[in-house]
Amino acid sequence: MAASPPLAEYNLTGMKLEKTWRWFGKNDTISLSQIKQIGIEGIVTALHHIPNGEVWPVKAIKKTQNSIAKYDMKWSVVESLPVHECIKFGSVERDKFIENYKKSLMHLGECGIKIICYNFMPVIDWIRTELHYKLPDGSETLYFNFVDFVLFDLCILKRSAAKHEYPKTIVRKAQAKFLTMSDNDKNQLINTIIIKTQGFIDGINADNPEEAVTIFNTLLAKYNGIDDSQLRKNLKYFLEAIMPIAEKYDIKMCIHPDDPPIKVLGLPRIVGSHADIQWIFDNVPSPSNGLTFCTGSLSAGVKNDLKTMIKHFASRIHFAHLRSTQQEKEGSFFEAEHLKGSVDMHHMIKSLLIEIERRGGSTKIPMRVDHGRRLLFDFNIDHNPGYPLIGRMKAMAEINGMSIAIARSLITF
Ligand code: DNO
Repeated sequence: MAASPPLAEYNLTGMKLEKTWRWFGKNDTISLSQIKQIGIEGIVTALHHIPNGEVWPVKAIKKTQNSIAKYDMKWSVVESLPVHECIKFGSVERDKFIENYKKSLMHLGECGIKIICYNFMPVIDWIRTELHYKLPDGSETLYFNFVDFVLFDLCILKRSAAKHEYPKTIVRKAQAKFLTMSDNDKNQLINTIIIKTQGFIDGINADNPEEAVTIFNTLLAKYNGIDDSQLRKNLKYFLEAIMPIAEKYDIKMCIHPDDPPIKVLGLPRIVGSHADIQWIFDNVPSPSNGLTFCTGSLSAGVKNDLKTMIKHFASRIHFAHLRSTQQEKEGSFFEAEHLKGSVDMHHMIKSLLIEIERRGGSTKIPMRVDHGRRLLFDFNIDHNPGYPLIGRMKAMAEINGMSIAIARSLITF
């Protein structure tokens, strides 16, 4: 029998995920030159300095693109091109913001940036109640404690309907815990939920916790009377308006799932389950209508079957966020190590590689490790919640190694 030809380590006949990294621009404490050393190919970023709703000019896009190119990397994915709240709750001003959105898309398309991650979560992007949850090994991770979250809704925001929207046992625990909390504990919770987790995306500017709560309640009030069905109509309206531009430039709009994918704060939420996502593709079938497959967000929905979802939606996936979660009792969860927790990462990576091969191998799916634990020197450097250097670098090494091993085992010698 003839010996198999030697296979160069990276000769994976195109069966590769593109290694990308979320970078927050010039103010990021992690520089592009450091990111390059980690072996990253593509950058995931946004023009964070441009206020939500305004047009992204070509000049500003090119500036960021060039600064990335200097390090021999490319701007692979926009995360996020934020959708203005007026579009989400459907105010009279929405058409103006949709026009601006279309212009930004056109400009991005002209610059050759074709993968756009966005979300349609009203008021609040992602939710965590604790940013320094200690794991037994001394590292820290992000935590969503359901009792704390209900307490925030019920006793801090004082939303009257909240009492009836959560299980009675959790409501009782939340009320009891609230009585034991110091002002400092309460302020910390407000800071975490409203300011710190949102601040680096599209945050609320508030000088103190009371003001943050007032602004937040005003935003929540905009959704009075808007249910899931209305929010779906607003999403459809938005997508139908932007799809012609997206198609023209071969842009893939990749909606990000709700994080966590549960009902919160009495708000409508429409991107949490298989059926939710199916609705989006059934109602807007354009090939430019795509999905960010975020294994972390989706896995926090205990009913979600990620193996079925990744197979079923494979052709719509143009960007992947890889991370895992560990469920606890009563709806709480923490962000587990990337190869642990409830996500079968081997299965997720294998499914993505098979999809890349089905597309002919030339269109790689960009993947970034989503979040990372805080460990080692991460404790000495400031970073956005969930985005430390060492923790993410470790996760990227693990995922990349696993991905190469899977690809090699899939290649027939
Ligand atoms: C936080 C993230 C979110 C997410 C955006 C996508 O780390 O999961 O900021 O990237 O919602 O639009």
